[in-house]
Amino acid sequence: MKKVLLALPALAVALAAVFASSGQSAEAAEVNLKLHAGAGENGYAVNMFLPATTYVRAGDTLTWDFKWDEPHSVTFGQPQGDPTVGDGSTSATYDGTGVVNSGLIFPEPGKESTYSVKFTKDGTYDYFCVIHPMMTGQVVVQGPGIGEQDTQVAVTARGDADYTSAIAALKAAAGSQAAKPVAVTAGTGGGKKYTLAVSSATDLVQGDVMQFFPASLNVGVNDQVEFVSSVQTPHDIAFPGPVDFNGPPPPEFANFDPFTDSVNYSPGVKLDNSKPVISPIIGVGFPGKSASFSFAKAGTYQYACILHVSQGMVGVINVGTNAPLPPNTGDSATATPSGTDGLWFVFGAVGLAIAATGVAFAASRR
Ligand SMILES: [Cu+2]
Repeated sequence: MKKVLLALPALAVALAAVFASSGQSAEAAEVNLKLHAGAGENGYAVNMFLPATTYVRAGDTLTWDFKWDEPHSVTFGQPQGDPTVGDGSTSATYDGTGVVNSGLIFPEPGKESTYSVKFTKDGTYDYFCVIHPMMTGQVVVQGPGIGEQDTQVAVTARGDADYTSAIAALKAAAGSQAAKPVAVTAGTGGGKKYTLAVSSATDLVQGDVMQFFPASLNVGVNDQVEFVSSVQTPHDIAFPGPVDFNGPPPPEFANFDPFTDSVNYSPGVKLDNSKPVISPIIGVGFPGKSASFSFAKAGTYQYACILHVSQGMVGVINVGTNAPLPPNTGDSATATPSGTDGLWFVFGAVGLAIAATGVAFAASRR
């Protein structure tokens, strides 16, 4: 008993030290932790908040960066009106009530796009991206002494780990698409019909495979190529023909909205590279799941998905004069035709319109 009593002063000193240090950390400078709203690499969009859950104290700030060429929002609460439009500011304060909405943010070349939210009240707050319904996150604002407060090192490590597993899942989905033989059946024009896959075989919670399978295909004159999508993410097939990639948009594109318009398209339309041809949006939940083309002339036909060209969603069809060129292996990774990067400049003007309309579609599909 005496021993215990003697020990108490030492314990008291130790406890005082603990309280002093925890008191100190509670009064420490408010932190501003950086995380990612989406990420990706050529051919793959990871549509996730990285990491999804973050632990902070009241007074702390989170800053999301938008680095990949797929627009996202950081949205708390349910926005009224057009959810793609924010209030134009790059920061906000959230106390758990009302709405904080960045609106859609597009990364701009050479500039870091970010959105910051300062949290003023304890609570657990869900947030989401307005055009990617499965892209959700949570911020846990907790008082001193309750749970762990995140550090930048911990946030970065969890975000990196989430990205690594997401990109692996997307690449596995792409790998299984690439491994499938191209379906070849009899075409209507006396030639063959090749069926190509657009993106992955099914929707993926981690994001989107922004590729055609195969991205490079050899066919013969009068053969047909049909593109089929089995995902909800909107895609289209655009053959620019003679359009000058770096010049001003031709008249066809002045008010072009890929969600409502097509250009020179009808199913099975004959291409000869003399004019641009753009299919309607295809995908699950859209009027059409496929788009088809035939080839009237030998040549090299580059194409892209207008919405995702900047993410590497491009392909090429080589049309031989007589018999098709040697058969394809279905290897998607080999084809990144040069020249299509510039397509973005042509369609850049409609980029915002595209995204805005995309939201309406995404919202209506929810
Ligand atoms: Cu696309």
